[in-house]
Amino acid sequence: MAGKRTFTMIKPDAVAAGNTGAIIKMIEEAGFKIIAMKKALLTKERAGQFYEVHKERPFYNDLTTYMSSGAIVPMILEKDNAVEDFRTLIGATNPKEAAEGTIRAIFAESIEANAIHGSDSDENAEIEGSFFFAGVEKF
Ligand code: 3AN
Repeated sequence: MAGKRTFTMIKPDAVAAGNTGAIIKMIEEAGFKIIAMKKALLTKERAGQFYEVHKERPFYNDLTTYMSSGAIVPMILEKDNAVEDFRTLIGATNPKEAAEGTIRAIFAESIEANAIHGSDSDENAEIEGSFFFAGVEKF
C-alpha cells in the first residue's frame, strides 16, 4: 500500500546557510520518498496566503517578511504515517525545545528562522502541497 504524504519546505535561513543537501539527506535516510521538489521564492503576499491561519498572530508580519526574504525548497514527501513521523524528525517549533538529533535542533537559528516546515495534519498536507505543486504531475 502506498504511504501517506506530507508537505515540507526548507526555509530561507537553512537554504542561505547551504544546508539544503544535508537536510534532504536526513529526510531520505529517515525513509521519506521525495514526490515533488523545487527551489522557489515567495513574494510577501504569497507567504501571507500560505500562513493565512496565523494572520491574527503577533508574529505574522515578521514571519511573512522572513519567509519571502530568500529562496525556499518546498517538497511533497511520502512515507507511512508521514505527517506524524515528519514532525518527529524536525522537532519542536522552538529549536531550544527541539529534541537532540532533530533537524531543527541541528539547523534552526531561532523560533522564526527554524530551518524547516512540516504540515500538522493530512488535510493541511494536501492543501499546502497543492499551494506549491498544483497541476504538477506527482509520482
Ligand atoms: P510549526 O511550523 O512547528 O508547525 P506553527 O505552525 O505554530 O509551527 O508556526 C508557523 C511558523 O510561525 C513557525 N514555523 C515559525 O517560523 C513561526 N512562529 C511560530 N511561533 C512563533 C513565535 N512565537 N514567534 C515567532 N515566530 C513564530
